[in-house]
Amino acid sequence: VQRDSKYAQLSEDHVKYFQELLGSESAVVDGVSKDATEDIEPFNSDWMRKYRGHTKLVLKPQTKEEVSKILKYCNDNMLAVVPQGGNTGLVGGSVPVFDEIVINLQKMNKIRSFDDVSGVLVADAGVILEVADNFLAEHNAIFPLDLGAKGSCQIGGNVSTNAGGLRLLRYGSLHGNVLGIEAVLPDGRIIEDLSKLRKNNTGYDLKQLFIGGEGTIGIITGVSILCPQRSPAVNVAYFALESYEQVQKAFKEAKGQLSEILSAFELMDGRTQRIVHDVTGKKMPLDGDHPFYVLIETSGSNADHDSEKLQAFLEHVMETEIVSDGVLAQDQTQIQELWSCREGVTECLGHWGGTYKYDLSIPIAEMYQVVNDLRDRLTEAGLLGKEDSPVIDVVGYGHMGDANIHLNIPVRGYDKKIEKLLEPWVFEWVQKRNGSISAEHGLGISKKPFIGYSRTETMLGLMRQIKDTYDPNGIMNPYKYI
Ligand code: FAD
Ligand code: 2HG
Ligand code: ZN
Repeated sequence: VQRDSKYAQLSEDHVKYFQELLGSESAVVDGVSKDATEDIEPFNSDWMRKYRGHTKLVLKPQTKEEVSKILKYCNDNMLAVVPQGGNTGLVGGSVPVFDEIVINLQKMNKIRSFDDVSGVLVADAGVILEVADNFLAEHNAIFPLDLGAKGSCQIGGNVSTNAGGLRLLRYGSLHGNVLGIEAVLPDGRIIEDLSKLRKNNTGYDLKQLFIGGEGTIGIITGVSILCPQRSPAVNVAYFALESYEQVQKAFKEAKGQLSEILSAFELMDGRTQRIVHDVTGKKMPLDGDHPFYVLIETSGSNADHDSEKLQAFLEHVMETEIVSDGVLAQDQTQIQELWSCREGVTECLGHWGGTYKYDLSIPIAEMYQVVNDLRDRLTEAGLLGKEDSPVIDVVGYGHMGDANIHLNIPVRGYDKKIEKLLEPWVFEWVQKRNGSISAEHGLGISKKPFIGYSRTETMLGLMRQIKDTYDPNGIMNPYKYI
């Protein structure tokens, strides 16, 4: 990709405008007029350290009016921008490709209101997910989304990527839970739609385009979202299973027997868990090496009733040998320990230098086969299986309940030779099974060339028309998927 010359280069005059608008604390400059007051590097590189841009300016607005003035000025002056939340995205969407201005939402971090009857939370886009959830906990409610990056990701970023996470099985997708948004368009107009209504059938549901829009049509500044009651009784169990067949049986049993209290069913293959063990040095919950592990969480309103159900389920899956070993958390600390075996995976996989990540939706029966097929492919290519191989492993884990597997390939360093063996092979594999090349992380820059594996030409044409309607100058997050 080449820098598009239609975009202006940042000048001292531009910088002066932003510093007068926001104050120099909130307009961090490097390499234009004077030395930065803050290190600008973290805003330029992504969580995986795979993508790196060269912005010279980071803006941190505090109000929607400031966002509106920034975008209008950028639009009038053909300055390209990248909206940025917690910068935990996994597809390179949140960092500049060249010198785009970063608009980071971290200073828009207020919770605006919460109604404990309806469960509707209204908050600034820059509120950190964990902060929102801790606030809700005080009101007996829960954020309908949870994920490993909760300590840094922002709810505006979650909505912009339509993040799925660990409890989608129970609470559903943000397309259903987000009731309204407040967003600023590139020309400075503000969409004021912080609706608290569950039902509103007055024409097109425009907010849906921002959910998963990845910062390509505007900047979300506020969100209203439906939050369920927090369950007083939470239980977590962790099992070992000897085959993917058994995993599928366990899933079916869990849905049948735990039905309304089931709140997570997460799959990790044995290699994933071995890596967590090797990297953290922590003792694993179960002895021995097993090909598959599953973490089940239940959340309900009656502890006795839930324990009874879970106990009966455990007995059944052990007796019928669906599960070969298992452990049930006895207290809050153990619940957290079991969850860390799942939530810590992404970080552990990055230990050797890099991870190629494929976030796939595949019909459940065939979901794990992609891992085996790719292992064979890389072994044949001589890249896997020796002490000093450039590829550490090929692993699969993810949200079994949502038919979403994370195919990850930890490597000693990003290398075009390895990448060529993975892409487009993985996408072709998925297309043949009518899957999706992105179940939850989005397309960003990493999946941009491959969107056609999951969307038709007609749909792509409509997407381009939508983009042109919202962002006719193309200043919003350029070079990314659209
Ligand atoms: P960023 O990374 O800053 O941005 C992501 C995208 O949204 C970019 O394209 C950016 O331009 C845009 N954007 C950000 N804020 C705004 C805004 N206010 N308005 C418009 N556009 C905006 N994802 C899942 O779906 N499920 C998981 O279980 C999951 N687990 C993760 C675990 C770890 C350890 C990590 C590192 C990531 C994980 N992710 C997961 C990836 C996930 O996409 C992000 O963690 C999160 O949703 C992104 O939020 P963020 O604030 O960091 O956004
Ligand atoms: C998860 O489910 C996240 O843990 C991250 O979506 C997956 O790192 C990944 O590929
Ligand atoms: Zn995930």
